[in-house]
Amino acid sequence: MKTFYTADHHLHHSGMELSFGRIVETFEKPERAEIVLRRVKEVGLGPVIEPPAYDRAAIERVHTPDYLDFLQNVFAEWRAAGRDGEVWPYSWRHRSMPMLDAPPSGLDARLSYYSFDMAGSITETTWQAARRAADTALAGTDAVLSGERAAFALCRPPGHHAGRDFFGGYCYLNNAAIAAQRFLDNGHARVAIFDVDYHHGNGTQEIFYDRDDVLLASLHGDPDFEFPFHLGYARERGAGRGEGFNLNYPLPAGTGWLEWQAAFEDAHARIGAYAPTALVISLGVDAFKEDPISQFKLESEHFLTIGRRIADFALPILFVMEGGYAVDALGINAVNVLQGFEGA
Ligand code: 6XA
Ligand code: ZN
Repeated sequence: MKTFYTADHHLHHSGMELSFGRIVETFEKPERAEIVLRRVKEVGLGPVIEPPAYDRAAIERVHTPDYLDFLQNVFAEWRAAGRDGEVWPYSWRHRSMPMLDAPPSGLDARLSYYSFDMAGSITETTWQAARRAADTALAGTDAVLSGERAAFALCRPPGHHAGRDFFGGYCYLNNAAIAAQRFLDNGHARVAIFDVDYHHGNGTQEIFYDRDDVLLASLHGDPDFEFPFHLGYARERGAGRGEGFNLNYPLPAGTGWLEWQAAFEDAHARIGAYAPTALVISLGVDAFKEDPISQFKLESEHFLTIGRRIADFALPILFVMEGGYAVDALGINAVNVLQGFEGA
């Protein structure tokens, strides 16, 4: 299987984050992609390919132009306002405050408008790194469109929390959504996104919620206790034409393989019943038992099984890297899914 990767991911690195009351080194650090890349090479998964640069048009199929302008320009604006350090949002709208339907003019108010948390900052080169992650997903999609059975987009920063016009949860551009849209724009009629990351892909859900040409199935920590909170409940099934095409599997803290697998198998069957013509896997491996910010109990061998079962979909498939922070095992876990897939 071809892996799409660029060292340009180093252009994004938020130095720190606030985690459970402590300022710590961010979990979403450049080392993550390097560890996965090293494992890809170690097992001889296949060639590693640098993605070309794509036009903004491919990204505008998913994200709004005003949001993209904001992401591109906010760092310069921050500096122009006399601020040093990285761009961090300051506060968010509470339910007692009116919902704005247009971006406000002030810098901090606009940062609030275009984000939902402060998991990650915007640095001088975050925009470039996020664009290159989207390029990585697009190049992987194009490889599959040209006949590869499957490809791996080793994207960083990740994407599934980013919505049409917001960032959060370490995500700026929704790589998996951009890939799904590209399949649709190139002759595919129905695309499924299977999100096996430990966290709910709230951005992906927002993007496709009212559409029936993309089915989203997501297994994740129950939003009652887990980030991103508030979204990801089973009752959220899509709206309008999209009704029934959004499938959430919220699971309790401490979920182990058997319970996770039962939800996975249910989602697997529903994806099969949808009869997609292409499949995008939001490949987070933070359901791993030793993940420092997660509370599921999957073991490394289970990621092999996941890959084997994904291979049972007789479909063109793009794997898109999302989360996973147990750096010692991150390469093994992510590549286990791909090896399970290849060996099946
Ligand atoms: C913020 C936690 C962000 C989780 C990001 C993630 N403190 N999403 O892995 O899939
Ligand atoms: Zn995650």
